Amino acid sequence: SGKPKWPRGDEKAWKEAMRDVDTDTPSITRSIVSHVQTSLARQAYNLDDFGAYQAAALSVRDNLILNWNETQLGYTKREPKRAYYLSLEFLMGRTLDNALLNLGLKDQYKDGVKQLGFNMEDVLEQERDAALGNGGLGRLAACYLDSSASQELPVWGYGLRYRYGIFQQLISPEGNQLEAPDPWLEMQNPWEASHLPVLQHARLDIFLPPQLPRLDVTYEVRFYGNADRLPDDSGRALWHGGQEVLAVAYDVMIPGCYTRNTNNLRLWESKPKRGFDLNSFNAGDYERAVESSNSAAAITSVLYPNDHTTFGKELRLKQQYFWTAASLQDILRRFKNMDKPITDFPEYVSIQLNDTHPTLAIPELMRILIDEEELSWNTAWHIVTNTFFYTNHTVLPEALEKWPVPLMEHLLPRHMQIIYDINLFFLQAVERKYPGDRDRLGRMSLIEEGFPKHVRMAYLACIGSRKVNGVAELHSELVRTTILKDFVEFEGISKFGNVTNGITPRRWLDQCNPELSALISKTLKLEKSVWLKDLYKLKDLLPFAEDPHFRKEWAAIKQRNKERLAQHVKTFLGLEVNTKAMFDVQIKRLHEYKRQNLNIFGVIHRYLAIKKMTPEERKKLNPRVVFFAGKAAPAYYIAKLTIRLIVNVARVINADPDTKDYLSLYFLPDYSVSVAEILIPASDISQHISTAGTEASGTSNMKFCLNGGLLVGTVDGANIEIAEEVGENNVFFFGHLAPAVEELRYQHLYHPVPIEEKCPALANVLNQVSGGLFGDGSVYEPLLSTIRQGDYYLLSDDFDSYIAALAMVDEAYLDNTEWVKKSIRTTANMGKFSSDRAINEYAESYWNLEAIKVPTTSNFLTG
Ligand code: B1N
Repeated sequence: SGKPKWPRGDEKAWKEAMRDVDTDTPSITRSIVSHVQTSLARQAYNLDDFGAYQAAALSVRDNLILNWNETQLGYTKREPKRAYYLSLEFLMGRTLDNALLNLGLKDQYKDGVKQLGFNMEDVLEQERDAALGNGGLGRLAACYLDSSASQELPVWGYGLRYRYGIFQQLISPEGNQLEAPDPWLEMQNPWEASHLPVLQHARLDIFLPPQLPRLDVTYEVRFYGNADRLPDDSGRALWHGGQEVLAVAYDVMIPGCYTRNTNNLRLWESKPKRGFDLNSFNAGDYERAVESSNSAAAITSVLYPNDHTTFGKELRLKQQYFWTAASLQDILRRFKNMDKPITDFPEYVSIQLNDTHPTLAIPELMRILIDEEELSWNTAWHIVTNTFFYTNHTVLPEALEKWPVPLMEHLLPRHMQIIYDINLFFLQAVERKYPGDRDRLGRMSLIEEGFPKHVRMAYLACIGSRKVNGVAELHSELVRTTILKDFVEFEGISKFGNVTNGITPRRWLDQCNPELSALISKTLKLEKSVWLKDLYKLKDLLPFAEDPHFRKEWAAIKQRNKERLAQHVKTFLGLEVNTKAMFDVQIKRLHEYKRQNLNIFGVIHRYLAIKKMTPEERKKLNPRVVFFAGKAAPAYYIAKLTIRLIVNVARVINADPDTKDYLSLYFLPDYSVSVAEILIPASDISQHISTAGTEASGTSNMKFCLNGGLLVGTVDGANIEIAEEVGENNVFFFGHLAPAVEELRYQHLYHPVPIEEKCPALANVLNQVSGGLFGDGSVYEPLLSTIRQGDYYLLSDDFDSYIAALAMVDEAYLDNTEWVKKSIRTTANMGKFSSDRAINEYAESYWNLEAIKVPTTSNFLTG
């Protein structure tokens, strides 16, 4: 009788055999070699860089697993409130270097691999990026995971384990973007392991480093079928039939920086509930036999590569439901293990919705609480509206998700009923507050009238959440005054807040710019473990802007980072870059609102101006190298045409002997987190030039400034707050302000002025493109006409002040001393933009979450 004895067997034997994290070089070397010999089945004589990377990663993963287990055990015991970050995208990049930094084992592993005959930098280069995201929204999620773990907050991420991440971008000789699949799981990758014997999985992706397949953690998810309301007045319904799919968990360990806390990112993979259909197979109908199993596996096959657009595609909606349903089941199971009344759910669980993509979690939780837990509508709604928090990331109309009602009814019949019920009760309340205001009811309805009708996901996310926030001050204000204006009036302003985005200084300073990090530690006389976790400490660099010796070191590091970038361009493009020139960088998704067009037209303008100069005049110029990188959504024709123009302008001007010493241009293909880590530290100036009011925040602007690059930009997104922190004299602002935009667009529509009159300089540039200076001009007509007609993003309104701002940049750069001072002051004032600050704001003001420190030494037998 009584409880089973635990541990089984001899407790002393367990204790003696249990290992802790290895921190000395000899045990690290031993652990690497042991993985070479057993996990990889290789030996000293046949080990290449990739093998060394795999073995090192497996050895690091062993350490992460110990910390991860300790952390999860600690959280379970303490029963704290937990928060969950639901994001369809996590743009993680590489993992090994970050894990080593956070574990504090960088030097030891460097020594270890060196003893074995390898160079750590080459070993780190072997890792493929995990690119399960499009851009800023996905990278923000990754930074927030790093900060949650570093701040010892019990936060888990939930996402999808796409078999293919963002496509690989190739550039054809004509300058066209071509897309190739990104099979990131196809190479053996040690970040994924199993607690089950390896031979049970006949698959190669078993070695993906920080991932653990949890084949024991699975849930069923239903699609289609019928929802029958029960004949009583309980409000319940029975949802049955249709397709059932399995969700399998894969766990990615997220180590905190200089703490034992190691959080979890749980990614779901879809698979068929049963193998193929044996009946059809036996009847010889092989296609039919695998059909449903293929359609189940297809759900998590690929990341949608469109950012800022939705297409109403069934598979995308399936992804969204599959992921929210699996995540909620998992969250509920964990909550139920604590034996608390279900009404306490919001005391123990907060769920952050990363944009509207996971909004189905709202009707899904209603469905579970009503149909399965048998709660009343009001009790369920109370729980739901105290659990969810919604972050809006854009006010662009084309990005606001709307799902066709017929599609929803077909795929999720019960959820559509619930959405109609939510809408009914909501509109009744609106009607009580504003009797007879039919316009208002129409504007605020969750259902947009039309053929077909659509569900407005941002409105559903808003009314189903405790709080709504934007991602920078201006953006949050635009959310309150434009897209959710009626909701602010109805629900009160206190529900609508702001959390300005942040970036992790671990990856975006220490890892990508190790020399600058070392100089900062030396100068501040602080260990990096201190200032990397309290970024406001950078303020103490300010006085050193006056120190000529410090300035010299600062500038020399920037120079070496420029040479590192030049070396990269040489290796991958075979091109020579002038490292004496100013490096001017614009790297982000291609989009008309981000105005890469404005930049390339500015380059052409400069080229034409230099062409006209005498050799003497040219010698006085500030030479400039312009870099672009970024992907275009495969179906975004104008964005792809912009890439084509950039590539062809580069081809012409880089070959022009009159100008090439003063101006050159590079488009770096296949932009990624790892490419950003090389570009950002090398930039003197970077461009963030969206039409005012369109870029919600931007986060690369923060990365450049943290690395001492200056910013040229519009008065938009986080640019504004960066200027507030670093001083307006240290940024180069231009262009119309957000409040003017609506009026300008109105003028374009109703009182158009020909571009020749309005902005002759831009008209001249467009005419040169049309005229064939960069190859057949007719190719670019569709792009040029977006500006000649309509000019929705206001290039013709901002072009002159843009050119003036670039001229001020040139002038400032010629005064090297003053420039370096600006650079130092910029970095010194970037403390606010640490994602640690941002995640603490979510934890304190929204989730009411407390840190749980996992003890540094502990033992699962006694602890
Ligand atoms: O989110 C970033 C911001 O810094 C950027 O300014 C903002 O543009 C970006 C639909 C999006 N907004 N919306 C998206 C991505 C994928 C998709 O399918 C929309 N991305 C942003 C972080 O706050």
